[in-house]
Amino acid sequence: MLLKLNVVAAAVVALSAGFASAQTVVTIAHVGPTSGAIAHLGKDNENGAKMAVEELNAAGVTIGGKKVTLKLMTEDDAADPKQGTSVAQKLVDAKVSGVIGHLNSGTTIPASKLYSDAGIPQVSPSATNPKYTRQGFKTAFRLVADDTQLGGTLGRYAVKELKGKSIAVIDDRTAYGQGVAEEFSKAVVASGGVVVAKEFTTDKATDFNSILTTIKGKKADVVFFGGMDAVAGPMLRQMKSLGINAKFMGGDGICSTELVKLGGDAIADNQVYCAEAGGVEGQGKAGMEKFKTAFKAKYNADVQVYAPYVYDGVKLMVAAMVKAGSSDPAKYLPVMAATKDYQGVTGPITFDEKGDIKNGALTLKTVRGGKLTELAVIR
Ligand code: ABU
Repeated sequence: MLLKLNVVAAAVVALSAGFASAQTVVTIAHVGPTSGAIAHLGKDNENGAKMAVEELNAAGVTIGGKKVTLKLMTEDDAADPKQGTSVAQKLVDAKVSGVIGHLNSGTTIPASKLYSDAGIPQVSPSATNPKYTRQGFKTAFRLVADDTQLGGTLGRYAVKELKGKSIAVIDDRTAYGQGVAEEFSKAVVASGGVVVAKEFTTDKATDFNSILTTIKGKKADVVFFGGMDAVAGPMLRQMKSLGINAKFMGGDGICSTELVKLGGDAIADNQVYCAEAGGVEGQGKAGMEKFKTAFKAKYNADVQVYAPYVYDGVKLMVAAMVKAGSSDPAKYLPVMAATKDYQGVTGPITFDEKGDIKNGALTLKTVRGGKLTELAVIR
């Protein structure tokens, strides 16, 4: 009889693996591309997650009256949609309590179906394609503005502020690149601008001579690129060697410290404009600077773009578990969905009914003196 009871108790613990109600280790996962062309962005995000978990464990976390240890499970999706769903399945099978990721829209969207089916909350710190939170999944949350806001703001800026008359648009055919380029083009036209060329590349391309020569022939004065910094850097270098002096614009995917390195002396002052899909104002700036200084001291690396959003994602998720008194997704998910005015390093966070951040900001930046320089925070 006693033996039977022990077996039942062990089974309950095993079935509840990862939940604070059954054991003291709570596993949260981070997923991003830590290999491939944008590994620098994936590692930046992963370090944001590590920093949050280490700080929380050092401070001590109690969930439902039990002291717990947070464990971070890290996975590499290589920015590849197939690998993204494969690692998502691995996380579902591991019964993690929550997922922070993925970084790319092209991985975040297909993976979100698996997390939704398993009832596991997912917080993307950076995927900006609107579709992610428009699938009706209660488990999907986003900490940044989306491509409608990004592309729309940049499109208006190209026409109204940069006075672009002949605007060329290139995208890398990914869920992000294509989406942000479409929103940009719509806003250009709505603002009275003209799109003179629409060209396409891939997220792995290195040779842009053919499309840039076409764009040169159309005398474009602004070139918008929907894609990531790893492609934008070499593209800027090839623009320079072809004698194209047009302004160069892109969304958050190019708005990284790495772009400045990759573009090097091919980037003239005030030539490149981009927007991070978030931003802090007023007193929030001191908190963000403090985060960036601590991050640099810990990892000997500058924040690329989204490490602070990942850091907030982990802390916000754990705060919801503490408030719910449980790391069981079914119990803390509704608490997390009701997050209101959570004070993160990235600013106040409140989710709307879709899981999007309410009143999200954008930070418009340019490159000056070899540095990304903030121009304005726009809501
Ligand atoms: N938002 C830019 C990078 C991530 C994405 O694919 O959406």
